[in-house]
Amino acid sequence: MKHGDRNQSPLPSSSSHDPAFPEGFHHLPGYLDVAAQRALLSDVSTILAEAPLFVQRMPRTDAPLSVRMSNAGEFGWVTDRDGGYRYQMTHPVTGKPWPSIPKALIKLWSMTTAESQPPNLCLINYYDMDARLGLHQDRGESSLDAPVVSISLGDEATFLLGGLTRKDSVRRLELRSGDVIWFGGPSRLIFHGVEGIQFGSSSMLEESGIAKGGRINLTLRRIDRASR
Ligand code: MD3
Ligand code: FE
Repeated sequence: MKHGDRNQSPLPSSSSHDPAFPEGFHHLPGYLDVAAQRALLSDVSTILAEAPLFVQRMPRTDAPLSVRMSNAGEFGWVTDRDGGYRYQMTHPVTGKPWPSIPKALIKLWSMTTAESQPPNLCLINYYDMDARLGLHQDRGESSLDAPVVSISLGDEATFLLGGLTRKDSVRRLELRSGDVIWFGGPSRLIFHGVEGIQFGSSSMLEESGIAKGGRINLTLRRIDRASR
């Protein structure tokens, strides 16, 4: 049985925080069962029909990111050569506002973080066979005190968890379909990335009609205003 397909049981609460993790960083393996994953992927499929995945580009160098992205919510995260990293309210290709964040995700956010204010940005990352995300910090200055919640769907990924400086040692963490990561406070500025995925390890994406395989990662955030 492939990873995303396994029958996931509820977790003991002790697994919600590994003492070896940075303060404020929580990994909830198998938080979503297969039915919840399917329902979320159906929502994602609807969003992507309205706001298709697009290629983001690095500021100045114009180098494409291998992870294709889209967004839902009041704001979206975008980057291109001339505009740099920013939050904006419209899709850079279609010019339309982003679709709204699915109710199930708003609920998941409040259940995991107990945060009273709902998320207003959901970044959708799609990893194909070759996609990676280099070690980076998330510097959305306007949201540093709000938590971030991440949901993994589809193929398994090797996540890189570093420290507060680029030189700190990096540990690897396998993220599987249905896993949730959430963190806040001191762990918000930790270097992290995705080394790669185990293409074909889950059948969830193919089943949902989104892609032949690969991985979707959703990150929920709350930001205060557009741009930087
Ligand atoms: C830990 N995405 O979109 S999500 C990103 O799997 C991003 O697609 C990765 O990094 C992905 O910026 C990782 C989990 C995550 C997100 C932000 C973090 C972990 C984090 C910020 C600080 C520490
Ligand atoms: Fe990140």
